[in-house]
Amino acid sequence: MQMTTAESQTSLPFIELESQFSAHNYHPLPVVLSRGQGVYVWDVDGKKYYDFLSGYSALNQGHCHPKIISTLIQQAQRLTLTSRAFHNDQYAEYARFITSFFGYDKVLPMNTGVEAVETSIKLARRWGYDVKGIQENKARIIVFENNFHGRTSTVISFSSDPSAYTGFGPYMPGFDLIPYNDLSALAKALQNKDVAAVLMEPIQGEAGVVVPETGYLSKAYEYCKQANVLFIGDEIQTGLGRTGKMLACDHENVRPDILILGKALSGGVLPISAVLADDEIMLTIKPGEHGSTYAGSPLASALAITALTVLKNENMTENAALMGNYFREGLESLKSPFIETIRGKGLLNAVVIHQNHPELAWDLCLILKENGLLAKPTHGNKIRFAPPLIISKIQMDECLEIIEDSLAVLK
Ligand code: IF1
Repeated sequence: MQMTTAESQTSLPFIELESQFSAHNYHPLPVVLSRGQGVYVWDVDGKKYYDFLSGYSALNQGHCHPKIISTLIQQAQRLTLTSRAFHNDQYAEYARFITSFFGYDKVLPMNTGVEAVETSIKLARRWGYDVKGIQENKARIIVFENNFHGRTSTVISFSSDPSAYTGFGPYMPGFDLIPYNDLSALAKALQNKDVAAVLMEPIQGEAGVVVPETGYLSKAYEYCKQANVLFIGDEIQTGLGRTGKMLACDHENVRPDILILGKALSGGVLPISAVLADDEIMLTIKPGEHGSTYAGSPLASALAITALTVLKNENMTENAALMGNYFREGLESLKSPFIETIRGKGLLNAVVIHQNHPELAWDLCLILKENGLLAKPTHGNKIRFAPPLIISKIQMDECLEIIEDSLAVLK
């Protein structure tokens, strides 16, 4: 199969228009999509693909899930937004539903993932001052090298990736960056009595699906408890079934003091995020001290209830565990000279392309595209493989065949 990078004649006008009128803050694969259903998407030429990015884990339930779309249409024709200046008949039920679903006293709704991360930072600081007794403006939050928690000015202030923070200073103070998956570094950082919280991804997604050693999460949580420090679990990408458990923290029975959710909370329909915590933490924020126009809207509330319900009722988490193991075993059996490492949990997986061929990750993604599978490199030489959690064994077999055929072209 001749590897072609040229876009089709139909796609080109869309790509050129985007280049002319859109900010150049992404470098997309040269494909223009126009329809999605389940694990499939179609481009403007009608070519069908497997979606192995799933909107960066926002589409765990698959594209345009019928029950989610039906809720969208029904609620959209009744009431979409009241703001939290008034009550509405969907939000209270959503708040009850999601707090019972995850086992927390309260929820603070937001929209994008990074807004929920920012909310957790404000909550942790406020708890640090009002409950732990840290001196005003002295609260520290421990974060980890190669973290990704979003792209606001505060959040990039504690990124270790120069491409995330260069040229965006001055930076927000109050964060201590330490190595991930290193308990002695964490124990040392926790000696500072001004630490209010630890903010952690249970698996580092953007870093290329870095899974910490078994026991790290539970030990890290234990250290936080001993130091009277909050454990904030950023499950925006790893949560909602993606890693084969409802939450990645469930693999080690860790219950974050503050749980952050996003992405698939709406099944890929619109931005919905949430921060969950118990009263001691959540009630430190008083009326008028935090919020957002669309947060907790009737539309978002109805959508999130359906998105969580289908996730559970259709056993997507269990399928992610099964299909994830099947996928990694299938990749291992290819014994490709180009694949250095295969890593992941559930259906959050990545392959590391050999260091001396880092440019091949992009080339491989172009060949995969030609062969009907969409994936994208993360951080140069790693390719993330994360299909919707509804993928079947027959579909997975076809995808493994596409990957095998595409690797063969690389030779
Ligand atoms: C992009 C990455 C993934 C996240 C975690 C917070 C957020 C994200 C663990 C912020 C968002 C998205 C952002 C998207 C690409 C994608 C991504 F490559 F950027 F890092 F998935 F790995 N915490 N991740 O993964 O949530 O504000 O975006 O809703 O920025 O290109 P958001």
